[in-house]
Amino acid sequence: MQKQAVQKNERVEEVFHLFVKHVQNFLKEAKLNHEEYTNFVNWADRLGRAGELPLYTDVFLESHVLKAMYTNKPGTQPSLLGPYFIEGSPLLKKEPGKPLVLTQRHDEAGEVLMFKGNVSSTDGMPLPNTRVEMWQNDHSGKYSAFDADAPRYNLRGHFYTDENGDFEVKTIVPVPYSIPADGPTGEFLKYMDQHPMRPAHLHLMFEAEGHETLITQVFFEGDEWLETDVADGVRTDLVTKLEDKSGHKEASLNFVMRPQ
Ligand code: MBD
Ligand code: FE
Repeated sequence: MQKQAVQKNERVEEVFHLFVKHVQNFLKEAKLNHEEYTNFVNWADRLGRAGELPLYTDVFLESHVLKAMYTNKPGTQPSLLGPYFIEGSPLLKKEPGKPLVLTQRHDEAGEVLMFKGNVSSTDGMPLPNTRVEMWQNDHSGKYSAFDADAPRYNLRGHFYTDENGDFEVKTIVPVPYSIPADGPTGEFLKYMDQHPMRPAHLHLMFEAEGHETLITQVFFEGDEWLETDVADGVRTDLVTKLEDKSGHKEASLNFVMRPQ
């Protein structure tokens, strides 16, 4: 084996020391006994083996990371990236006279949703040519690439805002979603007497020159899970109306990005 110069990473050291300090305080306060400790180790092992570590951490920890990032800052509030983002979604093509259509099966089930918005900077200027990535679940509550039935990029895609920072995309209305509840994450939820539901949501990621990437979600007024989202992803700015049009639904939200 080749010898490598080990470089000390000060940030890793800082974070690790903080982590140990707080875990020690936690153990002291919780007075964990050895059986409880062993139960925890076994549960954490099952969590990892079931591939649920990203799920568990996104549901129970990511929200706190975000709050530390945006509290008291201007612009649209970020929300969870979640465990179901994948790279490489298709570019949605603009055909003259037709709306952009989020990648979908020819017989995609669900109500048609026209979703539109505007992207601007905190100074009020619109942000044309902003890359918008969008992904969501289907009418049965499943995310493609994590569900054997759907093509890999089903209900995933990206596109760019127009010269006024506007966009409009045709998709289907997402549905409330139960996180997997039959594995170690579900075991934890049962102990906590917490339901596994998330309100219906669209996932969006915005990338514009000179601006912080905005990763967020959009929710709909009246959803029964808004107040008790298991992943604590709902933010006041992010809830919009699902309006009834003849034959389809319409929703819109404007997004404000922070300069870097
Ligand atoms: C989801 O769909 C999601 O968005 C998050 C954050 C966690 C679990 C499932
Ligand atoms: Fe999601």
